[in-house]
Amino acid sequence: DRLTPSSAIDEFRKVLGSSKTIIILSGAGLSAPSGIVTYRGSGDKSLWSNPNVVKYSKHTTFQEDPSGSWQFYHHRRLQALNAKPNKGHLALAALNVPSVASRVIPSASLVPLHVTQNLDELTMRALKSLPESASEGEKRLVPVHGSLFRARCLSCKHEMQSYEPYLAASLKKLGPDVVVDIPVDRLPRCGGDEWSGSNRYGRCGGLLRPDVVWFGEVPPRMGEIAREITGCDLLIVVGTSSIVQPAAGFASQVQGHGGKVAVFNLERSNSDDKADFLFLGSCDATLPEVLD
Ligand code: BJW
Ligand code: ZN
Repeated sequence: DRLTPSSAIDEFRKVLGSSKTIIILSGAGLSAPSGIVTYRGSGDKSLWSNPNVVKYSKHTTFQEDPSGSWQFYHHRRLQALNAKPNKGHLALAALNVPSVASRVIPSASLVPLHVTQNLDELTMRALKSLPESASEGEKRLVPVHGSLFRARCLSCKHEMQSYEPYLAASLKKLGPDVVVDIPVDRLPRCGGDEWSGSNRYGRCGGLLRPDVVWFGEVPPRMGEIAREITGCDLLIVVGTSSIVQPAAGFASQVQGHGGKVAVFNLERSNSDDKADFLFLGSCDATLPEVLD
C-alpha cells in the first residue's frame, strides 16, 4: 500500500525492534566488499561474464566434465579462502550476540534465521569470530546453495568438509584460465587424503562432487525455511539480484501474510519497488549504520 519503499532508519528500527521472527536472505553482494565477484554485476566484475560459470552452474555438466568442474571450483575455493568477512557480514552476525540482540531485536523469540545463497562461508567465518555466547547463530545459518568447502560422494552419499587446496599438486600454479587433463581417478575421492586420491580413511573411494546447488537441483532445508517464512515478521534482503528461485520468492511470501521486507543493495534490484524499506549503498556501510 505504499508507492515507494521508505529509507527512514528510525522507522525501520521500530519494525526491527518489534519483530518476533526475523529472516535474513543474503546474496553475492554481501561478499562483494570482501573482493568476491558477484554473478550478475556489470562488465568485468561479473562472474557471469566468465562462460565457465554458466557452464558449471548446470547440474548436467559435472557428469560430462568432472575434471573441468573440479578445476573451476578449485579456483573459486582459493578466491574465497583469500577473502575475509567484511563489516556487512559482521553487522549481521552481531545480531547473535546476546547484548546486541537485547538492544536491537528485543522482541525476537529466536536469533534470526540467516539464509545465504553464498558458497564462500564468509558468514560462517564471521559467526566463528564472535564470543561463545553467539554460537546459536551457526545452527540458524542455512547455506541454501551449498558450500565451496563441502563435497559429497556420488556412490555412498557421504558428506565431507575440507579447506585443503586439493588439486593443488595437479594444477601447480596454473591460473584459472588453464584447464588441464586430470584423470577421473585423480579427482577428489571418497575417503581420500585431502581429497587427493589415496584412500586413507577406508571409505568407498567413489567420485566426490562439490556440495553446491546447481540449476535444476533442489536446495537443502527448504521445509525449515518454509515454516519460518510462514511466521516471518521481517525479511532483510541483502545483496541479491532476487532473480534466482526459490530465494527470489521469499519477499512476496513474507508480504503475503503481512510481514515486512527491507532491501539492502548497491543498486535497484528485482521487485524492490514492492519492498517496505530500501537502503541503497554498499552493504558494508549501510548494514553497520542501520543495524548498530
Ligand atoms: C551489492 C554490492 C554491495 C553488489 N552491497 N549489494 C526457467 C528455466 C529453468 C529453470 C528455471 C526457470 N525458472 C526458474 C527456474 C529455477 C531456477 C532459477 O531460478 N532460474 C532463474 C535464473 C530463472 N532455480 C533453480 O534451479 C534452483 N532450484 C530450484 O528452483 O529447485 C526447485 C525447487 C525449489 C524448492 C523447492 C522445491 C523445488 C537452484 C538454483 C541454484 C543456483 N545456483 C547458483 C550457482 C551455484 C554454483 C556456483 O556458484 O558455482 O547460485 S546460480 C548463482 O545465482 C549462485 C547464487 O547463489 C545465485 C543468486 O545470485 P545472487 O546472490 O543474487 O547474486 P547476483 O550476482 O545475481 O546479485 C548480486 C547483487 O548484489 C546485485 O543485485 C548487486 O547490485 C548487489 N551488490 N555489490 C550491496 N557492495
Ligand atoms: Zn563414498
